[in-house]
Amino acid sequence: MQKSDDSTMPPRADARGEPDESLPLTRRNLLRSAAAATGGALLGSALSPPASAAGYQGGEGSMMFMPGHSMIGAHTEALGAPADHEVRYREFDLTFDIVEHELLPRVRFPVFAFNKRVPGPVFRVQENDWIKVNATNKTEVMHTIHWHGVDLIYTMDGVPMVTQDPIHPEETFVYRFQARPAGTRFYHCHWSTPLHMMSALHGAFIIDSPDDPVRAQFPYTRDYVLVLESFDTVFTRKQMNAVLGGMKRVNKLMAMGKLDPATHGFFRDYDEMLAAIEAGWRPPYAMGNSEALVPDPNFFAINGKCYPATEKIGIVRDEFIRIRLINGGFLVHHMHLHGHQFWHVAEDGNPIPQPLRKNTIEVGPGKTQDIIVLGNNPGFWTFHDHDVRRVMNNGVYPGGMLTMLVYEDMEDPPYVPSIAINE
Ligand SMILES: [Cu+2]
Repeated sequence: MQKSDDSTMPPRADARGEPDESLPLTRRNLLRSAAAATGGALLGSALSPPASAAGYQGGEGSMMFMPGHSMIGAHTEALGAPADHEVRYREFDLTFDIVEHELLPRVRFPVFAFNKRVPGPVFRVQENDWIKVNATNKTEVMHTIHWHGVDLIYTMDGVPMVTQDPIHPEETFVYRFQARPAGTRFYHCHWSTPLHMMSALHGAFIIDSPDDPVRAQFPYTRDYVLVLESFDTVFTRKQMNAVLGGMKRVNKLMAMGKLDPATHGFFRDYDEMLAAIEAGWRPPYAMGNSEALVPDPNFFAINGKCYPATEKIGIVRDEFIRIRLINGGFLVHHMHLHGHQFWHVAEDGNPIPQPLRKNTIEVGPGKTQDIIVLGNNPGFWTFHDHDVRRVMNNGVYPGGMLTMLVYEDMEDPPYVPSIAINE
């Protein structure tokens, strides 16, 4: 599990740039940055022509030349966020890569991944830290990063063509924002979301606070992050190939000067899209005009691994542990812990004033749920999605979204678990 003994654990080694703790944020810096964040004419500064657009010879009135918005040459600097000298940023590097990921022995498939890992690295920051993320695209397709549940300036929200231009191959987009509010949050790619988020551009973004009411009520000593994932390995392999092939076609059209809004499905607004359809453009979702597949996951994972490859959750007698569940997929999971009534202490990252006792918790798409477990029943206890279809590997039970709570201080257990594949 991705865990730490203390919630102030710094970002993982691959997230660069440990902050200089001797230079804390000052109130003056915060005020200055707040002024910068709210004082600028955001839209005005956004409306400069895309730098690389001039190189392309589109038709008269081509939407590819619409000022300020481009799929052929992105803005890579944060618009409207404080500059480097205005606040003290904690700086991190993220890359978009393509890797072969192993879910289980003998199950590998190609995925997009942050920093070549599935899921992406865990961020651990303090509330109100200023965060700077250099997001570098090392793939042939476009991406963005959305910071899910973080209340940031809208130009950092990572929705392509809504808040920013997509990050192009070989480009680095610099995200700058303040980490708030505290809680279990996450990040994921927002370009071509079904494929990119599912395979597997998502990760945990944990914002700690010294005033955390959960810690005050339950003095937990270990903190586990479990990213729940569903993968359709067939869909992903086919779609990745289709997407990469599609990019080659687009590059060729660009080189030939034949790229226009219709070939790209790229319009300034809905009326222009309707006009293109009137003029004969056939949208790709129209019946008989699509090679797209609807994903139907066949593997279900916790932190990139399916049972029995999942990591176990350790606990000792009388210990409180915190488990942060993050749904990085698009299914609803019902996580059930055997032998314990845990406390449901936060939903969507926000503390629940009067925690509820449960043994099964629903984690829908886009949701995060925090639970506290007290080590009061020594043994080996299964923790899994209670939807039986999600505790299978390619239809074979047991597998998938299943792990185990293990008491580490049992000296002579009367029964020790083994592994049975294909019960
Ligand atoms: Cu992406």
